[in-house]
Amino acid sequence: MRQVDKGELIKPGRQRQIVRALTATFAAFALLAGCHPSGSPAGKIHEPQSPIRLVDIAQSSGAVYRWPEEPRPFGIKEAFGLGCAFIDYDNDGWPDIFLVARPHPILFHNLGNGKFEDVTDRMGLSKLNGFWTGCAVGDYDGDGYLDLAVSGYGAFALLKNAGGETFTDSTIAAGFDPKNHGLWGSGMGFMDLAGNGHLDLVVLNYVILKSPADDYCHYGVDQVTGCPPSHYQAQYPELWRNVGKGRFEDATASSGIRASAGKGLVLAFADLFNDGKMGFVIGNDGMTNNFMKNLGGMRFKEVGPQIGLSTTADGGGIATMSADWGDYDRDGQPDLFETNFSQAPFQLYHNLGIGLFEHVETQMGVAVPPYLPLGFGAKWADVDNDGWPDILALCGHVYTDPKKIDGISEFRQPAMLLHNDGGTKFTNLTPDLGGDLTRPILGRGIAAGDFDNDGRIDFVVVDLEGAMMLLHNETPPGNHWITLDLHSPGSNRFAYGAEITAHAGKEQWTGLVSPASGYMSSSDPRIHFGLGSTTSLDSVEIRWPDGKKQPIANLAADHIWRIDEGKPPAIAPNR
Ligand SMILES: [Ca+2]
Ligand SMILES: [Ca+2]
Ligand SMILES: [Ca+2]
Ligand SMILES: [Ca+2]
Repeated sequence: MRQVDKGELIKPGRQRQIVRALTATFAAFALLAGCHPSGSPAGKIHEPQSPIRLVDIAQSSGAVYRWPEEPRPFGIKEAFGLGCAFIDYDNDGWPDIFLVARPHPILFHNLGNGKFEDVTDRMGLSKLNGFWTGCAVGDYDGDGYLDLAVSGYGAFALLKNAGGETFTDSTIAAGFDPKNHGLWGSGMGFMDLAGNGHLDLVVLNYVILKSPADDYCHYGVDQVTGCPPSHYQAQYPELWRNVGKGRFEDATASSGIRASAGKGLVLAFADLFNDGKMGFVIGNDGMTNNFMKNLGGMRFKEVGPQIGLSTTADGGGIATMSADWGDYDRDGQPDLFETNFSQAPFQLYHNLGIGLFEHVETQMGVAVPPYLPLGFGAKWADVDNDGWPDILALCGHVYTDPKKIDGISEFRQPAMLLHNDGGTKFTNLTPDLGGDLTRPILGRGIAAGDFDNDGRIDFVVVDLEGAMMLLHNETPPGNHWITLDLHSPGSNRFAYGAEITAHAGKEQWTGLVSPASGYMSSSDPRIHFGLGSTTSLDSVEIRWPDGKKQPIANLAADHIWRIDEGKPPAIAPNR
């Protein structure tokens, strides 16, 4: 969330060697593989068009909440911000909205008619007081209802969803510390990392504030605001093993994840080595990033530098306020997008499919100098259903009056809708689109999901010091789409970690059930593909979390399909 300190934790000489070695390796493999692995449809060029319409309907929908103005000076704690989530807590098929807020979170029930109702009190959330920051969603006890974890500054809560009727504070009963050992919790995610059917929990922690005054730094003669991350000592992630019966054990020490650089903000899971074991990228603040490879047996190895995922192209650290996987070129391999500090490039890592990544942010147009936006939460989503996943990146500064510090940056900034032009480049459509996207906000958390089940992905947006935005996707519905709602037997009822590959002719789409993403946020766990002109998928193969594979033939577009493991798909109700 702060300026990148390129020297931090990176030995520049060593880093340049790694970059040179990887560049040489990439060049060799690019020659062998012809740059793009075979089957890539990246040759099709789609001219950027702007039929996209994202309209903020929060006010008329009844999902009305305004985060209050933070005290000034705007220190690092005040600027840190908050996450949000789509969570269908009552299993009625309509995604509900959870907002991290202080002193307590907010929950809106989706009534299914475009309206929302505030159920914070009814669901027992108004008594949950703390300096909350982020959230994660997952059914940790396997009762078929999605539960919540909420992180905070010296605070943590595990909220058991009791049959969709109330949330019960199960923090202590599950083995957690409600004060998070005094640590500053940030991004989190549920995933079955041990491969035993139970969802484990990764909790990132940020930095140590030694005293309240440590919240602020002085810039020039009159600017007092938050400090760069290099000012602070790092805190480190925790890994909690789900041992069943609603209990967790701290597996941090034995897991190897303390090899993280620390100052973690966000994480996103991926099965990069095609072995069915979920690893995860950790986005840190102004540091190198990490990829924790899952070795099995709840042990992890940091392999970020070896696979080319830890630094900028020139070996620098990244202020990684968001990290999200999406297969932008549809070659079957997940690629990684990361936001960054202002005057530092957003990052796009292309997955070469051989356990290596290459930087493509410059040639793909996601990092256009002078890199003015300060990026926060970002999500891949095929906003126009043309088949190609786009990026919505929120922006907003962390200094009270940044122009007085850097001479150019604004405090509130518009979001960037980076349209994927056929896998060949990205175009920021926000200036063309106008409307609510151009409203300058203090962007922080973001969640993507189809709240009205019309096949077009919508977004919940956190505007720190502003009103929640519910960006309703009103793009003309000419393109086709498909949504897959996966369910497994056993404890991992929402099939976290299931991998999907779909084909229609020579085209392919891939997805992973893993809602933890954005900035300390959680998205709709259902898999959504824009299909362009495709009206039916020839085949869908699901690799379920237990490793079983299920092929499905001839799935019609423009439906939400519920698929229970081992059973034929059925059209979901509620649309
Ligand atoms: Ca619901
Ligand atoms: Ca790819
Ligand atoms: Ca698209
Ligand atoms: Ca929608």
